[in-house]
Amino acid sequence: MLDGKQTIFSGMQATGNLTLGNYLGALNNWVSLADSYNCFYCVVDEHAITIRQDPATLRANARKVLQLYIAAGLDPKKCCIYYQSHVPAHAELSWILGCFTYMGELSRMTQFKDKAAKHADNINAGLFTYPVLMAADILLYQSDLVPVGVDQKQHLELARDVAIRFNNIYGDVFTIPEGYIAKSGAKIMSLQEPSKKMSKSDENENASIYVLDAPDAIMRKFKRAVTDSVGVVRYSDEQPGIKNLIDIYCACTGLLPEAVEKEFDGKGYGDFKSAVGEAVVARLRPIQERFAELTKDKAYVDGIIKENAEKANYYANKTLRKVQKKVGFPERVR
Ligand code: ATP
Ligand code: LTN
Repeated sequence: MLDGKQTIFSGMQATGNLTLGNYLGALNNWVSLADSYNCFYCVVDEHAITIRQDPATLRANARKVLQLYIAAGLDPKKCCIYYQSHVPAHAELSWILGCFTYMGELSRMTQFKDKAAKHADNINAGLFTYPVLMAADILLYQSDLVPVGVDQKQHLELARDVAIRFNNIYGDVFTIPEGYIAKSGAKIMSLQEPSKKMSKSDENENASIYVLDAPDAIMRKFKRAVTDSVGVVRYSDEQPGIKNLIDIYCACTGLLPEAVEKEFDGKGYGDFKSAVGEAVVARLRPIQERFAELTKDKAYVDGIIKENAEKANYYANKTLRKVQKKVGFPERVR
């Protein structure tokens, strides 16, 4: 509890350009929660290097993600928006928590299994211990609530288990975090393979809508989206492509699936796809405009980065010192 408010932590990897999935499944919820909580929204660049990254691209993507947090509506004077690598306590706590996490637990993580299969030439230890660093991110700020997409639920459970285990040994050190998975937009699927989630590291450009895509690219990608031969706009598991488009339309307009089915009753997929494209373009336009302004104002963004890194370090170090003392590290000599 900070200033009478509960604390939120969440983060995104700077592994590419943010997608509509990242926006509707995560960022948009962060914005809705921001006024009621103390928020730490991190760009997790340390997590990103579990997959090999080109340094210049990683740096550029990290900056873009940070600017998109602001452009999407997070006020950097109220929310702490910062880079994970600017707060050394994340990596330090991660080491300590790694000594309280079992190999068996990490082996069960489906993200590890998926990413190991996808990057068979680089199954590094960081990819395996990824959830430990994520637990450190969350626990450092004594977070009460962690808004994530449904794909991160298993990691969050692990963070809770590790925190409970640590508290059982050493007393009340960590707040036990709760996950927050919003219903709308929780899992946006690929436009090309609707059984797979839309992901910023997908190699097929047509599979994902990027938050910074130009309107014509957005319209084109929706036109090419994979559907089915049923020919009816219906919210059904048997029509995963159409279901995904309805989810996107609902998340952008606030409508419910039944209303969408009614609106497009008797109409073809072409009309429906255009309507979804237009709703997405309208939703992203103000974000893209604000992003362009921020790109021009380097000094302002640099100031935000500096100020917020100091704030994050302050809170993170408070928890880290407490943990170091608990596990028996020697007192610092001043
Ligand atoms: P990568 O492709 O590198 O694995 P990603 O696109 O899956 O990245 P993350 O950085 O892992 O994105 O996720 C950032 C946040 O966005 C998380 O809270 C995650 O749950 C959410 N998210 C990611 N993809 C989707 C999606 N398709 N639908 C809903 N939420 C999503
Ligand atoms: N693993 C998350 C990103 C992430 C995160 C976190 C989310 C890293 N640390 C802490 C919430 C809280 C992902 O891949 N989406």
